[in-house]
Amino acid sequence: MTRRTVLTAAALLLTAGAQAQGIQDRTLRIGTTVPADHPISLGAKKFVEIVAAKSGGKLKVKDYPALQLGPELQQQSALVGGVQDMFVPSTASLAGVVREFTLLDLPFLIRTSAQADALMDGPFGQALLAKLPEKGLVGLAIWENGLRHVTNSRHPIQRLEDLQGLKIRVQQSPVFIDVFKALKANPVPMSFGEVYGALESKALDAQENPLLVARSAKLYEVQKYASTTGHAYGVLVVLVSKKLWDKLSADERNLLQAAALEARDYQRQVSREQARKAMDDLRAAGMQINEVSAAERERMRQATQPVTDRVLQSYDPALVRLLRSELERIAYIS
Ligand code: EAX
Repeated sequence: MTRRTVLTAAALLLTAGAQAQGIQDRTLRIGTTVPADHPISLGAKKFVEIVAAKSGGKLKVKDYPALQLGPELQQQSALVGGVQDMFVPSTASLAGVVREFTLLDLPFLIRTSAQADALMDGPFGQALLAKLPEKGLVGLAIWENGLRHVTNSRHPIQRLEDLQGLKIRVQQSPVFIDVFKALKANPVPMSFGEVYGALESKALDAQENPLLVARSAKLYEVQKYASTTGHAYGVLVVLVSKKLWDKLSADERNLLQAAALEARDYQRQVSREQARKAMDDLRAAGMQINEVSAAERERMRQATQPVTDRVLQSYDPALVRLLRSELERIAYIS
């Protein structure tokens, strides 16, 4: 090996070494939409811990649960503008920035957490994440919210017809508005931060979310009934502002990416553990909970099929083909 080659190799090693120290002292802020005790916010708390550990305390992240940094659409805009570092919104509000995330909110798409993991962590979920950078966002991981059910203050939802005329809060997403119109309800799009007050004042009759969200946001204080419609499977995306991302070193990016995925596995586990007891917790808090029969869920699915058909026709056929093939692949995952 010539003297020149030795020197070059040494220089490369030194550079790599320096890069490995490429972690600067930074303090980042991450927002979540739900109270601190909800698995989404617990996932953010775990992310904070992992980043601190991996960076030797140089990278500090401060978490702000329960929309403390503002409503969903405002926090998303703040990331795009580079005035906020991180946020974990549901795909419903994110669809306002990257419309293709609507495809994950289609009704009755998936029913089990195993199917959700297979879809989100497979080529379709990755294809959606790849669409974020051009809109000023970077997606690090897809976290779990869970199967969405209807709660209301009027009556149990036993049959499709029981949804008729219900003034129901939905997420700020055209597909949720269209789905509940197809179910003959009266959907009102709204930030999650306004839901408790709207239900308490009876301005609204109902809302739809996983039971854990109802428990964490204390909706049992303003909702008498919960009914397992299971009409959608909610997921969220761990977002970083691309304006921040572009300033980070490769080591900082790799560290945040690894931490988001490690926190994802923790978050999903906690979410599923807690979801198993959410129904009992809500009953203990005074809610009346009924299981909607498979036959009535099928009637609801059929009633919303025209919405699904219309949505699928309005997206890139190649992406829709990928979704369809992925749904076939996961169909038999229980
Ligand atoms: O982001 O807005 C909603 O109903 C979401 O499911 C919830 O806040 C988690």
